[in-house]
Amino acid sequence: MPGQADHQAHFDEVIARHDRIEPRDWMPDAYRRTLVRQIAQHAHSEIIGMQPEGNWISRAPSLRRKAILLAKVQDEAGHGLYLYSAAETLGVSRDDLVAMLLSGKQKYSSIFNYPTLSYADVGTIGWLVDGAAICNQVPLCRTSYGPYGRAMIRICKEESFHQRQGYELLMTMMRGTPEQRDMVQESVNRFWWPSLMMFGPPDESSPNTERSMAWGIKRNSNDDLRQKFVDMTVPQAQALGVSLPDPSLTWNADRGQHDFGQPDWDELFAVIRGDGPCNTQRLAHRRRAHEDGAWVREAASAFAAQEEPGHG
Ligand code: FAQ
Repeated sequence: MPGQADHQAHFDEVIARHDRIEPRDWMPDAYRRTLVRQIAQHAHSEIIGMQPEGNWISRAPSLRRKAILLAKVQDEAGHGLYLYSAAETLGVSRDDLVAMLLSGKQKYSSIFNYPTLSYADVGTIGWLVDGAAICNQVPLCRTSYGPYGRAMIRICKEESFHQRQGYELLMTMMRGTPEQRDMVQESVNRFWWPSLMMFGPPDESSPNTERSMAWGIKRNSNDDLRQKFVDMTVPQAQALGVSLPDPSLTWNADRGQHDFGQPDWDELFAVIRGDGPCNTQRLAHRRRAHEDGAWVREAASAFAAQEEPGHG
């Protein structure tokens, strides 16, 4: 019978060769806890993330825009479900995770605590928020935990569509009237800094990054991914004809990367603590939806429990 030291040595060896840990494998408790925390937070973000855009479904400006937006918001629900399933392989139940979201014990992404004030926000969320999500999630396809990495592969494919639809919507508006162009710029001004905050606090104030990178859960640090996002987004902003609201944003030829200003980190910590513009509203809406859906869960459980005639 292998002992604790053998298990640890095997785990370390799998991590060192960048291979996958699977649900049946031994893993350190702290690795399991970190994964549950990150995957649950990610799942909750997808579910809460349906609200800001869902707000505009009934007011989409055309049938085509409505069909695209409906498909996108439904995709977010699907992402939440793949991620809850991935978390369940670690021995936690979805009911418990949902309860922790609703009680505020587990977090979800700060970005979804900002309001959507115009239809341009649908485009900006697709372009910037899904753009940031892709930057953060493509490396997670190579995360060390198998079920999480496999869920990310499918999610990233769908996020690419989300990003493209947002960019295409903004491009259409930028070719429209001066009022439409102003709407896009105003929306980008509001979402730029919160999008940079999605990558988490700066590396020196990120308590989890070092450990999570050593375990291969995260493949890049928060600051590295933020930089990548800025470098990717600047030429897209130029193509769109919008300006990014950061006077320090300049190309640094020596580094081969852009220099840029720092977001207001106090704002990020306040939003994470629950003091963002829409935290109360988002959780209240989610609680209401959960209560309203109780009968569906009961009916589904009763259906699953009953023996199908002829198949007993
Ligand atoms: N918001 O030590 P770190 C989407 C927390 S994309 C809220 O750096 P870590 C798609 C952090 O959890 C959005 N909390 O932590 C979509 C930690 O909490 P603790 C979701 C944040 O984990 C698009 C503490 O602060 N994406 O949903 C944030 O190493 C459009 C210290 O931070 C993911 O979840 C924040 N921004 O790095 C849907 C991606 N940043 O320890 C709809 C997977 C940090 O107190 C529409 N997650 N915190 O529990 C990750 O990559 C990582 O968890 C980070 C944070 C990078 C978010």
